Amino acid sequence: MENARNDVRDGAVKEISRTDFPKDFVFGVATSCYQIEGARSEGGKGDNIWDVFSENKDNIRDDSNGDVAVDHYHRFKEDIELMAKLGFGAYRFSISWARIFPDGLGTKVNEEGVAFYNNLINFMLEKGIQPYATLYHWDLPYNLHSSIGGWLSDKIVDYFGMYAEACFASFGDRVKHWITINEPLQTAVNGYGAGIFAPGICTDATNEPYLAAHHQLLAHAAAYKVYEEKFKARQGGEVGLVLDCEWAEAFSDKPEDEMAAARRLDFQLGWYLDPIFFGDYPETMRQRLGDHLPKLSEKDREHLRNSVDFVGLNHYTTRFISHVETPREIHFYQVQEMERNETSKSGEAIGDRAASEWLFIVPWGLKKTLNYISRKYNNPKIYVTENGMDEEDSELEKLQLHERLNDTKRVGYFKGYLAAVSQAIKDGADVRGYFAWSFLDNFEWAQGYTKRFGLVYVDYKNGLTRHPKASAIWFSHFLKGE
Ligand code: GBH
Repeated sequence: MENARNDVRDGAVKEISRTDFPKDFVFGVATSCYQIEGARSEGGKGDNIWDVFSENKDNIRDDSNGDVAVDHYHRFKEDIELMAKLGFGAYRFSISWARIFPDGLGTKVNEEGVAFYNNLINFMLEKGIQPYATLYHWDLPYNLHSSIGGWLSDKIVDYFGMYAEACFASFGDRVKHWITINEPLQTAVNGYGAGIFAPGICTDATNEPYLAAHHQLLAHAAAYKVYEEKFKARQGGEVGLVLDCEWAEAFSDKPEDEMAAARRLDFQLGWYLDPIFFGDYPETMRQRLGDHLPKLSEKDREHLRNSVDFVGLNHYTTRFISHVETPREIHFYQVQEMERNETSKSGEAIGDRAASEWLFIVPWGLKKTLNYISRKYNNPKIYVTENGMDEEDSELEKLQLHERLNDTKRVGYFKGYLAAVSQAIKDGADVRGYFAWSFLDNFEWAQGYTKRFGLVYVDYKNGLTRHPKASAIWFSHFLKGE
């Protein structure tokens, strides 16, 4: 605890410079297709689960959807040009499964979809930006949901393998960094447990989240295997998995709080990384979930073993974790027997708030998360694949445009979190790159357009015009070593 409190104090904004990082360290920005592309029914694209989920207005806070989003599908050149001008060397984007296989079945590739990503990738490379492609950022082809039950069916594993193979075959001559799945936890817990994300299932939260996670892990392994067997030798790229993890700081030095914090990390990272690095789900999960947690067969274990060339970490925030006795329910949060606290034992706030109620600004939590991954899993290669903070659209609305662009709090966030990354590298973590979330303001899932995470402001009321915020300008100076 003493330690944590010191960290809280020195977690304040630090000066940080490009030279605090290795020369070949990658700096990029990140987005996902459903959040920015729009063009819902153009280019032969099929519907995905978010297209359908957002038709029900109760699901999205401002009744919006991604039908047009920020129209990146038509404006990708302008967007990539701006990215290059700001000096970013890498771009993490995601490929829309339903643009490649409109019904998800993997029978016939939709050439128009392939052409869109070819154009995008070629243009990026022309501008000196390295593509980091995510295959799945939550937008399952709707037909795979309605016909087989999506991630609840083991059939999904083969369909994902076919889709991954089509992407490696079409783009792998140019894309050297692949992410199979973004944040399987969110799909499992919010898509198939709480029902607040597509496909909005909340009928059996005692079993289905764990099944959805299980199939995502196996799908990841299937894609990894296809790459290894058919593409790696020739294309020479790397394949990883992206996990989201809030740091869990023990609320006190009582053993039960420390164990609760450790358990919380097992339920976020261990759920996915233990099967990959150690061959099975964490013991803490098995103890609490029993047979609700699927079993990994010998074959599953073999496929999963070491099936990542790097670990992608999406990290935004930190909480104090204390032990609480809860009724022995199997629901994701109750079963962990823990409580998340926003203040320390001595009543100190964990950090300043961003707009989203879950997002507190706690730079030292990123350093701890990186060191934890490094130490627990034998120092894997890590990329920070998302990190950033949001502002409330309705608050910005009250200001003039030039004032909306003056996002000094976000500049402070990036300075603090980048300093934390550089400290983790000095501590020995093998961190190779950092991607800010997000390049553009965009469709923030169930929050619609009410939250803005962008480095670049998108004027939703005036033709979706793009305006770099102070944070984008700050980044461009940082990257140039100014
Ligand atoms: C990332 O998830 C996503 O990868 C990205 O697409 C998204 O835009 C970004 O976060 C910002 O949210 O409080 O019940 O409403 C990070 C994990 C998942 C954390 C959803 C916040 C909100 C759930 N996030 N969660 S709730």
